[in-house]
Amino acid sequence: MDGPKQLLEYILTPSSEIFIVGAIIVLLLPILVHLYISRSTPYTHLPSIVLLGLPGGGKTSLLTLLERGDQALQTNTSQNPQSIELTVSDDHGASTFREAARDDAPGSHRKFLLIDTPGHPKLRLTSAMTHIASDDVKGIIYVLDASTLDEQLTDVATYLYDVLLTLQKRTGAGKTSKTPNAINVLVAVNKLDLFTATPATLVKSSLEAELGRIRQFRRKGLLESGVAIEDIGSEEQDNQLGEFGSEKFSFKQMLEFDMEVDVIGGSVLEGNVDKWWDWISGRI
Ligand SMILES: Nc1nc2c(ncn2[C@@H]2O[C@H](COP(=O)(O)OP(=O)(O)OP(=O)(O)O)[C@@H](O)[C@H]2O)c(=O)[nH]1
Ligand SMILES: [Mg+2]
Repeated sequence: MDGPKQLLEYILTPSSEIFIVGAIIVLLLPILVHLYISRSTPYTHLPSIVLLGLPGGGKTSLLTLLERGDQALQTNTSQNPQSIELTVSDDHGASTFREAARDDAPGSHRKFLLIDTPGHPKLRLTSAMTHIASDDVKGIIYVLDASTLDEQLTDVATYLYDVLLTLQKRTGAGKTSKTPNAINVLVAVNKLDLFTATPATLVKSSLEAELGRIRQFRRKGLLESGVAIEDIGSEEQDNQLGEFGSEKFSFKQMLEFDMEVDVIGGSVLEGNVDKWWDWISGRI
């Protein structure tokens, strides 16, 4: 009967032992909680690469190919984002992603997350674009179908415009304080196995022209709404992709915002994705 009471009295009486025990608990507990959380969610600080692009471009097929090392089975249009953990190694002798991605490949290994997103316009605003904001993102792969580019050029370029503008604003916003890490963009020109496919160099120039048109269009809309050109404030300027007031748009203008844009062709179907894999290795 006396035991608990004595214990309570002992604890409540100021003494150096009690103080030390208390201090240890106060100092150690946050560390233990941190260790516990970072162990149970191993993904929190892995660098990540995000796949974006219109439906049917081949994002899920690419993810499946990189995950399994062989061709994707039938894929359906994605409803939800999904991510997988992959490893890149520094072994330059490895000529294909299959060798480089093996766990026992020589050289140093770095893990990263590959995040697949749905391309459907209704789903991408809520799920895809939010991924861009994360500090763990090291690169964006914008996957497009080169065989239907002619019909889809405006849609493909509009989504790309929004992605690039979001990244541009992110760098712009950080100028005053800590500059965020650079996020580079790979435009992955997929399905080059099809004979109707537009070659990567042509895709690049078509996209630049179309992005320029979209920029012009948005600016014109602003002017026609009655705003004089000298009244265009810095806020509207910030909504212009690339160099403000420049005649033509080119991907090089994004360097100003610490963003490199590469356009590289490949084919998931033929397993021809090594150049994209090399691009990823360079970002992780
Ligand atoms: N010919 C050819 N077909 C491909 C290639 N890559 C993917 N496909 C096909 O394109 C279709 C769409 O591929 P998905 O990977 O589901 O496309 P997605 O980008 O994930 O589309 P959403 O999830 O709707 O955004 C599938 O039927 C694939 O088999 C390729 O390199 N060549
Ligand atoms: Mg998909």
